[in-house]
Amino acid sequence: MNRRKALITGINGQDGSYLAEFLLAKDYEVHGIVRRVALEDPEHRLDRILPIRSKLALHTGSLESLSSLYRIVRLVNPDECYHLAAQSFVGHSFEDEFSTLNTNINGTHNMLAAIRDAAPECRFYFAGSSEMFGRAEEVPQTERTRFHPRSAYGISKVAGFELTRNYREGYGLHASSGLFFNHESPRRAREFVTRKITSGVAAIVAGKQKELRLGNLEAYRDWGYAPDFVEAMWLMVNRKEPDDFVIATGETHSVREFAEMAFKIAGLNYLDHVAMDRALYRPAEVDQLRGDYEKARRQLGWRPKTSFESLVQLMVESDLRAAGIERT
Ligand code: GDR
Repeated sequence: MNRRKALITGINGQDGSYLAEFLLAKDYEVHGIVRRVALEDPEHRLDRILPIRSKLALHTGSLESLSSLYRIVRLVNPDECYHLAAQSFVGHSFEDEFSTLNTNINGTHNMLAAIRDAAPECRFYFAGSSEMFGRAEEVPQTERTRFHPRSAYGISKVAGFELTRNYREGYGLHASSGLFFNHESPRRAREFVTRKITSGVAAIVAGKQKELRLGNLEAYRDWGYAPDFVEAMWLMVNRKEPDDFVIATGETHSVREFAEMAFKIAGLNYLDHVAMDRALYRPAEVDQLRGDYEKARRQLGWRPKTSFESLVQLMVESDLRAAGIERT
């Protein structure tokens, strides 16, 4: 039997790299779209997929160019497409609203249009976000909670979500969106708060840094473990009917709690090291997110496997190891 073919955008991101490993383990032929510059600098720009690179087929293209995406989709003729690529740092979307909106909205639109024209039987996954709920009017948030995004990033994800739904309803594409709440791992980029904290803890233990500057400590997030979450993408795509699902842990914790626990795991008191920096506050904040994953549990058989405590622990330990600190 022919191997199933999956095409991933954002394959070198946190989620893309875990998803590629997950699909390879299921014997998929895994293809990824990367920028040309990535092939010129693989040590940095393909760092998360270097260990599996020989098992992947990488294609150069740009989300901004429909013709490049069309060419790749026609060539690969994938059974499944996971569209994960985006400008994904909410903080940056305040500094550059225009490029966030352009990349994220047009990138999704171009991908959908390429699939529709070149491989209409291909199943499509869109990486939606809890940032679409923004200033949520109810807790916990479900698939029925009204969107109230608070950043250009959140707005771009609402637009991508609506485009995906419209391609499903208008053109009959098997297109689904995951409403993913925050999901972290040792592969998280250091600009996101969880990894900023755990890598900061390691730098402080290693004596390279004394202080960790953070913004709003009172923001609450529903933090899960990325490898648990990528499985939900696959379950959605392999469901008979396309649909949208909240993927979350159902628990919420503040940035302060995350920091307190991360420092404690390393034997430190966060109050001795964390400094609040007003400059790191966002112009519009999302105060509290907590997702209700009941629909995913019932219809996909999905549930999170990793607790908040285990997540913080595994991230701190990974950063301590990377800093050369062996613990007993
Ligand atoms: P978020 O992730 O915006 O939730 O989006 P991030 O880790 O950047 O922020 C979480 C919360 O922490 C507060 N915060 C800080 N954030 C950063 N980055 N740096 C700091 O120093 C800091 N101090 C406090 C923020 O204000 C915020 O409230 C993530 C991204 O992965 C999105 O792409 C994804 O869609 C959503 O999660 C679900």
